[in-house]
Amino acid sequence: MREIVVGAAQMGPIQRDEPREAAVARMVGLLERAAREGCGLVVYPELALTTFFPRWTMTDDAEIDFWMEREMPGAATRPLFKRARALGVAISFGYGELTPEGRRFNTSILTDRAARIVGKYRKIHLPGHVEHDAARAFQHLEKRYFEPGDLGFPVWRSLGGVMGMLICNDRRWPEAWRVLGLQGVEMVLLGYNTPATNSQRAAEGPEERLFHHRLSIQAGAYQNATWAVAVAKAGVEDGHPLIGGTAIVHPDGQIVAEAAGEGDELIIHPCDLDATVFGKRTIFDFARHRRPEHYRMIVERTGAVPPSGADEHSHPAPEAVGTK
Ligand code: CDT
Repeated sequence: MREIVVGAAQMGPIQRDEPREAAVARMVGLLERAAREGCGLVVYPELALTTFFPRWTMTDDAEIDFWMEREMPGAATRPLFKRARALGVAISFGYGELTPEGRRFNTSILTDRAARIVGKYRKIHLPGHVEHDAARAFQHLEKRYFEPGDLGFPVWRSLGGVMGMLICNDRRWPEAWRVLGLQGVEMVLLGYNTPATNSQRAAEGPEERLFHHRLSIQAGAYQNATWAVAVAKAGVEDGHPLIGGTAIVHPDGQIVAEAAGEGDELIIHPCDLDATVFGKRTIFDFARHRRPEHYRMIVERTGAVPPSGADEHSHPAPEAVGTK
């Protein structure tokens, strides 16, 4: 048995005018509770230090850079690292990263139990759009404020296992999970800020959003025989609702712990990394069962290209309807 007691530290909303120090104080509070409950690892959300600022349109570089961290730990986050080191608890959380070259990434880090950063991941699947889009009910400007991550999908030997990270939208892409799976990942740490409605389809509300969230993390965990720890920033932030649904998923795909509300909330589960072994040696023994010679299209093609021509049942493509 290789057990890590994991705390998934959901955070309630952070308003636009709330300082990082206030968020960090809440993170320390969750950390203290987790340590008392015996956790060896605490996982926090994506962009855990601030409001989900990509909902706001900004044009001024200084204004955008306000939301970024130039160093990690920095002045605001040092108390969290200090307390984590004192308690001997590893942590993982997300933040906006500004590099010395002026590049911006949506980043997550993982520390060891001495609060040393052992892993860094930069979000690859950035959702949303680059320019302000007045047709949307609200903005999602991650593509404007961040570059796609340039570190690939690494894993790290840490806490006695093989650890990986994804960030929010990444969880919807099976390729991301599989690249981690192909490196033997045993636990995927994943923070998210997911709007409770679709900015382009009013009928899609929180229940459907939670369904797609669970569908993605349960499938990702099961199909790669890995634990998944998915942690929300939730609740109504700057007037905009975000889903909760923080969950810990067993390598067989079952949710073993799930948050009940949309505020600061700690859920805990003792995760035995050896629970990954059965799946990795049987139905998902990649070395025996995968057929990569038939998967070339996955890396050679980005967008879908249906076959050309038509059959007797063909209708005009939906985009074309009404434009004739
Ligand atoms: N933060 C983030 O990646 N959120 C996205 C919203 C998708 S809708 C533009 C998500 O996948 O949850």
